[in-house]
Amino acid sequence: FSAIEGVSPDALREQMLEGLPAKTLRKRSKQILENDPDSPLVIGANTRTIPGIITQRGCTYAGCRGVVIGPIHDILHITHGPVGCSYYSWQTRRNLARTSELGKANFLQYCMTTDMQEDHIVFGGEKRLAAAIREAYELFKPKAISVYATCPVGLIGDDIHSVCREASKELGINVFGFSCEGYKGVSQSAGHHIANNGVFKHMIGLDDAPVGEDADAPFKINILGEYNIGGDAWEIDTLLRKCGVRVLATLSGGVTYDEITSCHQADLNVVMCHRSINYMAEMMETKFGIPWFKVNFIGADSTAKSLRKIAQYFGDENLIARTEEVIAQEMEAIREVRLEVKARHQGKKAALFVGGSRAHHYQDLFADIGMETISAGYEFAHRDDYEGRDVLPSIKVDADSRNIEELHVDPDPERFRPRISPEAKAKMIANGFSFSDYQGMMKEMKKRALVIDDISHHELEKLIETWKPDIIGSGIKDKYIVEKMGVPCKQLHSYDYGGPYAAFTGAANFYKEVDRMLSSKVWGYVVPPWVKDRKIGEPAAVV
Ligand code: CFM
Ligand code: HCA
Repeated sequence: FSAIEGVSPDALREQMLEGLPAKTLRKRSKQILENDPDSPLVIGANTRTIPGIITQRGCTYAGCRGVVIGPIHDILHITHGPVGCSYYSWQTRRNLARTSELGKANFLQYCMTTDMQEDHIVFGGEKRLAAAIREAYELFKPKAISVYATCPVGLIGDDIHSVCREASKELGINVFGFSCEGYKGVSQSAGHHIANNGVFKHMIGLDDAPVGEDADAPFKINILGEYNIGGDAWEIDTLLRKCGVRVLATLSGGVTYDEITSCHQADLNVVMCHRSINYMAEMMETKFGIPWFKVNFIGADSTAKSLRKIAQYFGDENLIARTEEVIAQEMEAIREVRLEVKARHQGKKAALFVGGSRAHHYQDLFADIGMETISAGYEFAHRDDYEGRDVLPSIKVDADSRNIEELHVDPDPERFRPRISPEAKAKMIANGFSFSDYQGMMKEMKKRALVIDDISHHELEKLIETWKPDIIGSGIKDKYIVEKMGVPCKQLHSYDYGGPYAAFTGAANFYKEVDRMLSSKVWGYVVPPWVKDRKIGEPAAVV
């Protein structure tokens, strides 16, 4: 394992933890682990960040409004709170949407807020919210309006749900609210859960009318946990269409209200980002009988694997054959660029610290070009995302769920239709098909790699100084700190200004981007803080 020839993972871990007060040390020790893929250690995940440590995490409001529901582009999203909450969740995530057909709305470029002031905090903001909903409706005439509570709203006790119910009666459209106050969880993860519950309650299953031209398509699926960052969902959709699979709805990337209200008519749900939407997959299975499994369209090899799995699930010979043809064509189309980039960068080292699934998914994309991930971690994922689904029964307290009501879901007597009979399912499983092979990150990472949950700036600095990764995948909160240390940093949240990176076409984009970043000479001119004897502008001896 190339990185650790100099300093062992254990020694690096010690360096990261050195100097911490006893209590902090105990806690951080559980979040920095030397990996053993064969028997992953128990990781301290989904716990509160210790105040004073610089984290990359976001809040519950961000997870709900920003991540899961915000991308639905033809409903109005109104943030009830101070203007900053709305402003900072405005378009920064690069979840794209287009309105190609006449009459279909895209409101994503608008930033809507009640702009609460001090007197609303003192006297209550419900009237202001009601007025805002009315005003927004008059201006845009949307199909639905979604309202989000921010921290002060929860603290003063505005009842956004009754305001929404009243507005719904008055305006005759679907208006619903989310109690996603920022402080509710330990990270944005709590917001995902709240969002899943609300989308399920207020949107899923509302519309039983046949789904347009796709009604008679033989293989209808939804993609859950794909948010169309940089256009990823479009690449996946195009690819699946080539194979003969129709996507009814992508929750929630480039998706409309109508697609969501009718997506319970699908034959299968496939899950990209398990962390943000596993709740929805489970609830749809219970209520409607739609099975689900995990896929990953990040990386060419992973994409091929996911396509094969979908085809295998349906078991149709033509679909299987067409899928193989598509894979062969797409692989061939990117073969040259993949080999070229691989030849230049094979053996180089990546470190990835992102959200709740990409730190895992993007390892496959780097692996396509022969690069190894020496260290990785999520910001806010839970233990199952690290250790695999089989740890779920041993997780006793879910820090995020303490304040979140679990939705009680039963099979819908009218509409529950098991897409696959228990016997057929058992047979598939006996034949090696897995519905629950969600391995988590650790089982798929190299032995002795360092797994670091909710990494701090201090730990990241130690990692760079000691193991010298060639590239880091991370977010805006540390990108420029990393680059000032002479290491290129690719934002794996927003993709900087790039993307798409999903599917085969996206993978080729990513290979080129990594090639461009790694081949630049500029990094050698940066003097990192721990190098004392070199002047700015003077190239390093070894670049
Ligand atoms: Fe899922 Fe996401 Fe992620 Fe996520 Fe996010 Fe995101 Fe992310 Mo930023 S839903 S967990 S809460 S894949 S916004 S599109 S990039 S942290 S790794
Ligand atoms: C969020 C959104 C975010 C932030 C990205 C970043 C995103 O956490 O609320 O830190 O660079 O993907 O936009 O994850």
